[in-house]
Amino acid sequence: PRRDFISVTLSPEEAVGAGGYNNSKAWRRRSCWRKWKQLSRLQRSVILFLFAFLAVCGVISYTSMGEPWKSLTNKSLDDQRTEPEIPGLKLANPAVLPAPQKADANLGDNPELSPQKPPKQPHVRRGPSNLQIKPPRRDVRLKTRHDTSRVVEEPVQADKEEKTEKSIISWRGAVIEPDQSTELPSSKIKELEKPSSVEAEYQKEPVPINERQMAVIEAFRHAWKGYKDFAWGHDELKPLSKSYSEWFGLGLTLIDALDTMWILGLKEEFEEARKWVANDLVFDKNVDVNLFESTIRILGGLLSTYHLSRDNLFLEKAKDIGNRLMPAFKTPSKIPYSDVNIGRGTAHPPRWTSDSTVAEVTSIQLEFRELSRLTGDEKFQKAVDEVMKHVHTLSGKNDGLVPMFINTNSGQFTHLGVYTLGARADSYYEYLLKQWIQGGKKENELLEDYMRAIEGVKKHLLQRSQPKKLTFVGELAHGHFSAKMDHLVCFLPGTLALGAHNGLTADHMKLAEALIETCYQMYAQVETGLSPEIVHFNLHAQKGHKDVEIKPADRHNLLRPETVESLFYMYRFTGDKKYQDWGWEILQNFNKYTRVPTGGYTSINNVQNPSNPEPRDKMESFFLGETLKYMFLLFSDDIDLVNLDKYVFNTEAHPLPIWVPA
Ligand code: DMJ
Repeated sequence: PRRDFISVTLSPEEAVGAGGYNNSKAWRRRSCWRKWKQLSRLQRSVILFLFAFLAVCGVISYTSMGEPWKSLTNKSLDDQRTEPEIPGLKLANPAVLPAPQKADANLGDNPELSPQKPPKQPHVRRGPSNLQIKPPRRDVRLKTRHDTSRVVEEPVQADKEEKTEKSIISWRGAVIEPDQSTELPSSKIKELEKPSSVEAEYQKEPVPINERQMAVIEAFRHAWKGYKDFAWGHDELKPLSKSYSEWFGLGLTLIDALDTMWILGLKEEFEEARKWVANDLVFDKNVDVNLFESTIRILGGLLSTYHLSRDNLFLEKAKDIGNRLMPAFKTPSKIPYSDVNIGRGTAHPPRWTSDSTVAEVTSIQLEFRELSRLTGDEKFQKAVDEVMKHVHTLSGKNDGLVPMFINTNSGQFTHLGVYTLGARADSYYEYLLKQWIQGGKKENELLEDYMRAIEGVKKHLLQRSQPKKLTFVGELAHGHFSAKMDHLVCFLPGTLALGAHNGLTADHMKLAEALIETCYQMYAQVETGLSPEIVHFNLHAQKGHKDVEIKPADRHNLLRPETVESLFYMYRFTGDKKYQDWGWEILQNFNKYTRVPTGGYTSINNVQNPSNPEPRDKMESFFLGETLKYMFLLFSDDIDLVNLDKYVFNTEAHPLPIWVPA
């Protein structure tokens, strides 16, 4: 059979690439021109006339409709700005507010000073107002307690920074480059926001960092150096052996410390840690984590860092871990299991029991509720609210005091008859109050349970020691009172003070004042000036005996935060400087007995032996997440540095926003 061929010759210009398809600009231009030339003169004139007509219409409509169009655009941007919310709830403080005025922001108004400058668009910063302190300052003189002179800024430096600040996030005296790929579209939109009346609130002069706060920053840097040098990306530093320990294998210390770095203004450290979160933090791991610990430290840490930085990376990570923790709630009673395998999506109780700890299942609510509010996904809040509702109705309480265990099958309390405000029950009481505050003080069952429990504490657990008559919270076991108090109980004065600040009875404040004195004495009466893990109080005066007795098994100190935490609340609400002084003593003793010269701080085994406190070779993540953060806040006189009417701290010291009724 004959085959016909057609031969086609392509010029190199026309045959481009293997596909032979030429769409080059030059080719397209030529072809259009050829088509234009083929038109008749009349056709060309009609087309030209149409173009001219359309251009004139365009100019007219632009000038007359420009303004309404602009405001329409702004409105739709405003709409997009709204965070996802649980119906009926909104933030007390919009998390992103307009920026404080810059050093030269007023110059535009003064023709003498700045004749050529057009009026400035207000620069808007990300992050809550009370954590945004003016433009970055590089040369700020330290204002000490004795130095009342004004802080001086170097104008040239400020001006330089003004120029380079276009695409940066500015916060507490520091500046970071956002990773654009992880920015929420909405946070970019927020830069267009106009100043609101709230602006005035934080345009006041920032309160300069004082000497004691500088000492906290120094302590943090020292701790961080150890972590960075020997434990980077691991859970905990072992500062003496210059190594690390792993609990969940999720960089626990680093995550716990993120918002502390933000609050302390440690820009470089924060940036470096952020990079690790972005590149190395992976939750898709075949690892068992404790639901409570990973919620308060990891989920809580990521959520608060998201709120402070408005960096979407942290919200994404929070969503990821939040979802991976959800299998814990798949139990017959809906009371969650203690452990979850975050890679496999399976959960289980500890090997020896089907019980969970009461404090653990009732101290994950602030975080999951906030995750629902941010994501618009109700499942997180539903799961934890169900636990609270269930516990509210349970029998086995003693005047509002709860046992320490709850069964995941039956949903009932177990090991009845033992009541403590220490380990395994502590944060149940803390979260009753804090959830009530978080939710805008509307959830009455939470308040009822809290008030009843404090009455229960007064009735069953309060006693006074000898000889100093210190008020303390003991324990009750099957009707027998024990004068034992965990250091963990020292969260209580702070919580009571917070309740009183939120309108609860003034008696609570009185009790808080008495209890914080006791917690301080748990440090002051000990040879190193550091509290042991557990003390026993003397109920009867004996010659030569102090109020506080320590058993050999209890004389360790894990760098815990509770007393410093309560000192912070007490100082915020009373302004009494003695609380700052007590905190200062504690910081100095941490420096004296727990600081490791090569970097980091260590827990110690013996608070009674100043010549050999027996270092344990471990720095707990809460030392950076909580203890040093509360120290820094305690020494600050700026009530807007994490304002307690806008934020509620979770039990790991991660501040989350308070919601208000819509
Ligand atoms: C922290 O993980 C939390 O504060 C928790 O509520 C109790 N224990 C430690 C600190 O002591």
